[in-house]
Amino acid sequence: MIWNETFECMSREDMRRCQSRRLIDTVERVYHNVPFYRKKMQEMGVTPEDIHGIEDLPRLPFTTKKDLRDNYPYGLFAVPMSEIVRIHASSGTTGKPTVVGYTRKDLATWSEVMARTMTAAGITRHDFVHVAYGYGMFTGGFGAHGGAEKIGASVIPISGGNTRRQLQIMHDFGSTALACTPSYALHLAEALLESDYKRDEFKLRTGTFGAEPWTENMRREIEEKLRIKAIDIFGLSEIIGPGVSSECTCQDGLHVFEDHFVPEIIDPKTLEALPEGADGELVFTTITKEGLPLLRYRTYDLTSLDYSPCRCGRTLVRMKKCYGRSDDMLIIRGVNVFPSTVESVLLDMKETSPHYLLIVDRQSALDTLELQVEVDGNYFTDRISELQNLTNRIQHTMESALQVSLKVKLVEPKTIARSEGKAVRVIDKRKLS
Ligand code: DLL
Repeated sequence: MIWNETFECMSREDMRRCQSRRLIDTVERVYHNVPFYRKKMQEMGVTPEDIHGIEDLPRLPFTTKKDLRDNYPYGLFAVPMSEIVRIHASSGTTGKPTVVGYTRKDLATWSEVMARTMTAAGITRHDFVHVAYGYGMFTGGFGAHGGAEKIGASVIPISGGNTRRQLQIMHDFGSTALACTPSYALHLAEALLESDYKRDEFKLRTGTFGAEPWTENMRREIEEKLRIKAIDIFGLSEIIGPGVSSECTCQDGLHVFEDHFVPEIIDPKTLEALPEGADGELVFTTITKEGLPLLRYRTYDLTSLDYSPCRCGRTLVRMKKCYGRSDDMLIIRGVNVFPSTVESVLLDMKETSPHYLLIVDRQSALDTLELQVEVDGNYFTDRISELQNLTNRIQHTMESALQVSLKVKLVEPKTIARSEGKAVRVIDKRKLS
């Protein structure tokens, strides 16, 4: 089943024409409504009249998370705040969140692309969609909710956490489709196998999983343990949330909803656009967004694009499963974590030195994060109560800056290995390949 055949099965030529029209309109709007873009374009000597279609994309400026931070919170919004009906946020690079805003039309677009995602995953109005992505500032819960509701499925908005209750509701309410991060799906699978429930008492048959990288091996494990089909869905808050691209049941690449978000692949070092099929960093230009339209937004996600038609009948370009990032962002239990945030918090505390190590691991399918940090030489004490107080204080400050729980371990001055080249700040023990 295809939710919107007109756009999902459009000829490549018509798609280019549609994208070009919408791009010209977007450039016009951001040039006149967002001082940041006007200034950037003026510096590059480009005016809206120079943009005739998507072949002119390389003439436009890039946008990064840092630009959003520098214009925190609403500086890149292209409409008056009275037009904004929803605000979400994701992690920024130094503690301040990245803020995104939606107009009523943007929310309708979001439900539309998530309805396409749900349909591509084989979900229909007869399904019970168990939304275990977090609801709140994170876009996962509300995004999946909007799409499932639009296709007429019965939505169970359980949100994340409380695994025993998840199993109980899934069992008693007859959930047929699960929406959560792949690591949580695996955790639920393991909890189910350890529980008194029997798999046959559940009606679960499919799932839409994303918000973090996961491998084919992990897909196989989820599919075997939960006995469902596991569909990869991709998105980022800045572009809309989930609903930027999604696999269909062929599970052979993620269809990008390119009538709304135009993808490019660039070389992250030279920033040059790369030819079709090349591996590189994914960049998106939004062409229908009103609240926060973005030109050439750098995702830092690494992948490649395939323009050949899919067996499912969709003609939308497909992106490969993301295989990594070109920056140092970590995703811990679905939450984006930047080592630079840890560093800036430590730099604000006089009792610690900015020498630290983040150790990421996975226990019973759930990510764990440990921060080892050196106590400053001048502060070092062997009074256990003082050290315990300091540990608690660091943990509290870190958890509120990172929005993820972690364990803090203080270590003696000069015990964390110094590196001669690039400092090694992160040890990721999770097996992602
Ligand atoms: O994670 C939106 C989302 C929610 C997508 C639910 C899918 C399902 P952010 O919190 O802004 O938004 O994080 C965006 O997460 O740049 C990728 O690095 C990573 N990511 C998201 N989906 C996938 C995926 C949401 N399927 C960042 N595979 C992105 C790999 C993913 N990485």
